[in-house]
Amino acid sequence: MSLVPHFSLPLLAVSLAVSAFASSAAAQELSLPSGKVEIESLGKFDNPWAMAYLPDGRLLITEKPGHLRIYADGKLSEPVSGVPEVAYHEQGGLLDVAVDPNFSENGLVYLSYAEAAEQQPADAREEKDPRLGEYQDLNDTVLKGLAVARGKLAGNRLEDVTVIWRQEPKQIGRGHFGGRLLFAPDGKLFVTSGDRQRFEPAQDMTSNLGKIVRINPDGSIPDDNPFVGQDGARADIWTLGHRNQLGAAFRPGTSELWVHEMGPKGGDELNLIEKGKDYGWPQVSEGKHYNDMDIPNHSEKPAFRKPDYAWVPAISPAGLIFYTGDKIKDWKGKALLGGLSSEALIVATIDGNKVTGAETINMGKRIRDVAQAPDGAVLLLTDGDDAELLRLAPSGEAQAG
Ligand SMILES: [Ca+2]
Repeated sequence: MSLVPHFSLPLLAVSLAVSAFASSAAAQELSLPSGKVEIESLGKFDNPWAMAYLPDGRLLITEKPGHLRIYADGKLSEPVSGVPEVAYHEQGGLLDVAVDPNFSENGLVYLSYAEAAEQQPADAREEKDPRLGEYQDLNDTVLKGLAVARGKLAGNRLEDVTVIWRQEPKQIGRGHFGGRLLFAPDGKLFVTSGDRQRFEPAQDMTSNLGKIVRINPDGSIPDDNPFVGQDGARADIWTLGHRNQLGAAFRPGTSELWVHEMGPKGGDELNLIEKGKDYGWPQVSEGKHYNDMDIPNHSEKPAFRKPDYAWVPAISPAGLIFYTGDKIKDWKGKALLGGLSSEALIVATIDGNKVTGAETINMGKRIRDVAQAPDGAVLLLTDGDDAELLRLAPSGEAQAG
């Protein structure tokens, strides 16, 4: 009998030691040339995806299972009611949140999410596609696609919610919804629409999958979109040939829209987005298919616009901002990208309109989204069901401290 505590105590000690090591493995502080940056955890989240500031400094945060929450004064709200029903599965669920540029007048908030089709087909199993390798869920039978809705935020309620845009056609499958929402300085709304792991629709002008889309805030189509009036082309398309784009930002002081995109096995891209251009997927890529089948590089087919920067191996970029704050001087004017598989923050330098370098800072955690706080701190959302909101500021300037 005395063997039992003898036997179990060392096991307990081992597991404590492992968990202590695991938490200390994540960076608590970064050493940058301009000084030390402290990493402070502000709260825990269940599969968060995105964050956006309201003009009054409250922070909206989405959680993929379908929750929109408001973080203010160190406290997190209950889920906001009135959020549309989402199809939460693998990469799908409640995704981005964007705030209307005229929020102070109209109170409008925009959400992107995976939406199940109203009519589900009787037999919806998908064909095996060897190009997807292990990244295919042959048991998934739900027909779904990205949708964008907007509603008026009143207290902790979203009211008068209407869908303003949808991916067409809806598809079965686990991933590549895209989903980033971004208002342009002129008030137009950009939506990144992933290829839903179906490849060919990215080159099909009758589908808005694998595209960057530009709409008015009410969902109508701007007259000056590049394919307006062109037979056989959807008028909502701004650019084509994209795979899965989870980060978009306008470069301050310019009209340049920058979007990054996940490549397949390698070949993540950072692209300056030019109206009407074809970015090549799935005809060209700097990566390979998951079954190691080759894909021609962009340089082999110059008709496609080549990326301004590409990562091999992949970093899995998610979230993008241009940092304009004064708190972290090394990053001022640079692009900050979250990294999922790379568990990193990527700091890219753009000089003129050329990407001249990209530094990978190991964070020890999958980074899902990046934001800049009104006070110039950098906020990061980590990924997963035990995720954190992290605040990065010069040491000694922690919010709680
Ligand atoms: Ca490309």
